[in-house]
Amino acid sequence: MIVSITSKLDEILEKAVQENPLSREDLLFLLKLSEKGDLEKVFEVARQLRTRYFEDKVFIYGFVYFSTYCRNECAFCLYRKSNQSLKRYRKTDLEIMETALSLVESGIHLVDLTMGEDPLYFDKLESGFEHLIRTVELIKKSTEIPIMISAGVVPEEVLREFKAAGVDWYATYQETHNPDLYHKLRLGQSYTERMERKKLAHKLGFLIEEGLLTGVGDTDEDLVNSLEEMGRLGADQLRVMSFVPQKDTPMYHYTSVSRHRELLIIAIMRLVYPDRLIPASLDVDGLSGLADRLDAGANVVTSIIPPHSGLAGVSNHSLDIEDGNRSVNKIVPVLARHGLIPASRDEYAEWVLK
Ligand code: SAM
Ligand code: MD0
Ligand code: SF4
Repeated sequence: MIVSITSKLDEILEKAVQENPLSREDLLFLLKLSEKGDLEKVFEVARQLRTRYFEDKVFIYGFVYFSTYCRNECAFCLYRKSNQSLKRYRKTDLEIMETALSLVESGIHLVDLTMGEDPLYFDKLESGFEHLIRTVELIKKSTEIPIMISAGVVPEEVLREFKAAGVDWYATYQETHNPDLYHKLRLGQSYTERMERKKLAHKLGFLIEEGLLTGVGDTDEDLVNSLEEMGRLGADQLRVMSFVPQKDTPMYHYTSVSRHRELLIIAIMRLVYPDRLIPASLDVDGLSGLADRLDAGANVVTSIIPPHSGLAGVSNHSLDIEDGNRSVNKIVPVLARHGLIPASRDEYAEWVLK
């Protein structure tokens, strides 16, 4: 029995090395692996494929969560509208600008401007996004840094204005491609609208990132469907994050699953889409979780947050921020221990423009 699992695994990994398509059955087989030795084999091939496309270069993203107000009620999220126990903040244009500049100086390759679906932006009759668009323009003009917008399902017109202002990436994570599960997670939000907005963004020339949450009741079948859907979307960056339970939210007592699942999914994403960007987020387990995610085949470190700016993370709102652990200086030695180095800004810019 052990021999046949091993040979089946070797056969699948050989297909991946040859970049031949993996079948649904192959993917379901991989998702069921749990033995340490088997996982190690998968991670090793994931790293081999990462090296084929990215050598030893890793991209690093700065994260500016500039408004924690939100009109939505996602069951998994600390920032859901009805969470009254939270002290929220909204940064000014100047603060956004200053934070972005300090991140650029620290050596990141991209600034990710993120917010909840803040009513101040979304519910105004005239575009409440106007200031933000001007700020983005200024950041772009003064630094030429690639910019990602993660502001939820923004109106089509705003999307076009972001493009004109120089935004490179649009990120909205579906979390799952099982519509029933989606509606339990993103309460009261349209599955189709979220999906269609990112397709439109892609058409308008944005790079797009698609993302999954795991540990939220997702089955192996759901994950395989998501992998296929990500392929159809042609997403440029693919992520998976483990669900982190948040106090005072409906999913606080939801049984969590082992981190192995996230690592395995990162590796499988690499096997299926070897040339895509796949993040290791510092937001889930902080600096101490970085090595495992790099070992699983990730090639982007996300959620660098400058200390002392009063900024929060998402799945871990304060972990590793004020002590400066989510900084470029702290991650470079971890990269080095794994034979990796930060790419140059030019190398990242080249990837973005390809
Ligand atoms: N508000 C925008 C949106 O929802 O698209 C952008 C920011 S939102 C906070 C970014 C992502 O964080 C979500 O799509 C979800 O994948 C992730 N996230 C939120 N709460 C989380 C949690 N408790 N554990 C893990 N990931 C979480
Ligand atoms: C991250 N906390 O990269 C951020 C966030 C949104 N585009 C990204 C989830 O982990
Ligand atoms: Fe709002 Fe985004 Fe959190 Fe949902 S995930 S509640 S849209 S901040």
